[in-house]
Amino acid sequence: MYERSQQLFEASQRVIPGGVNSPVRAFRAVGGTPIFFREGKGAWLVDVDGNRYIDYVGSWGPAILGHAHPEVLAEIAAAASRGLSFGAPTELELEMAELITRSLPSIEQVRLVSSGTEAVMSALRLARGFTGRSLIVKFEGCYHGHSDFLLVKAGSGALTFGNPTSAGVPPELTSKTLVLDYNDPQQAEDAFRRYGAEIAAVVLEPVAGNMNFIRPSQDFVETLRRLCTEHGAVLIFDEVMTGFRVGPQGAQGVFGIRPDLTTLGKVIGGGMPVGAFGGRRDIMAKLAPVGPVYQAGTLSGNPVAVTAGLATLKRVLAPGFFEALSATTSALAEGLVREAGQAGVAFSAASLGGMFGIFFRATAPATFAQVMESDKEAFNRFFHAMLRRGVYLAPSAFEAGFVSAAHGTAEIEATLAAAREAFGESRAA
Ligand code: KE4
Repeated sequence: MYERSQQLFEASQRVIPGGVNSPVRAFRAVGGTPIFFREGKGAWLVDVDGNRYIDYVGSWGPAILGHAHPEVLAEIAAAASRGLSFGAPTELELEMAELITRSLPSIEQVRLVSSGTEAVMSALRLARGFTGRSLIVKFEGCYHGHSDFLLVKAGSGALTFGNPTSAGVPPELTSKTLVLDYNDPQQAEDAFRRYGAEIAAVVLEPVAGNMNFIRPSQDFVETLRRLCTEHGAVLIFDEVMTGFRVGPQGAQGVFGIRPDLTTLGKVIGGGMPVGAFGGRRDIMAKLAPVGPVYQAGTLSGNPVAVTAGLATLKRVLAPGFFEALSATTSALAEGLVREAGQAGVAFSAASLGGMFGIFFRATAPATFAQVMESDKEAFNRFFHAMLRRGVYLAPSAFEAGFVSAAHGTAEIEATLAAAREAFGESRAA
């Protein structure tokens, strides 16, 4: 069934660390051989052995229209025929900046980059430059790309500074990063009471999608907004995953919070490398070449990648797009809960817009600790049972899932039919 993937994986491991170009793709969380894909079309992927799958990873968020959208491909081809990159301004970048600032009122000015990591790294440098302070607050379970000072786990106790989660990161680089608990407003209050004058920025995923799927409480996000305002810290919404994914104005539109800076990625490139950071004009004015905070990039605003992003966003922002996408995602989540109930499996699900989480625990978690109580082994058995039945879920119990506009009733019904059997196989032997 997976012979060609196995051959390619063996060969890849000889020349690429772990055989992959990003660790989560290696299937180490779920076991087995990663699937090598040949092509995607709409909601479907085809692997190198010819097996077809309904895709709920969507390249970890970008493929919101479905794969290989014909009109998007045509626009990309036309852009490519005019040259791939000039390292100079283009009208396309202006069009993208105007679309982003029009769609997200909190973003008065925006800078394009080539990845989410780059967007968050740059936004935090800018926040430190703007405030003249050093401390960064992040939340356990949130992932913001692989910048050194963000690869950090909570210190030994609450309100203690972070320790590196990765080799190669000197402790002094995480010594200015404070790791708090997501959805704990009181802890945030305590941190500001103790360090308020030194905190440059608070950065969070305004819907957490890297510890599976956790919505913030309204109290949590409102508390962070108030504390940052009171203490002159920069509130950064990392919307790399949620931007144009959970709604037309991202999570900031859902929760009615105006962050000072926002980072974006994934959907705004439609599958090609585009990231962005932006926000208050007085903060962005500190950015080179206008201000003293340096940031740069050879392929920032690349015209072909920006074309892919514009072609995607134009369709994502069309009237009714998110109503339809949310309805499909809810039908999937509710259907899975129904099937698990009939199979007598402890299971829960949550969703927002085109993003969802599934949990092998009776109730949907609201904290990192509760996510960690999920039955990871049951998920792994369910993952492979679904894979064998042609459904490709995120290969980790701690990742969110994604639905595209190309997922229709047929795909949802086929997924639920596969789940009906797969839940039975999710039980320990
Ligand atoms: P990239 O550098 O991977 O474009 O973006 C980093 C990033 C920043 N912020 C958030 C909220 C993110 O979710 C991400 C990247 N998300 C992961 C999915 N868990 C990308 C998949 C991967 O690492 O291969």
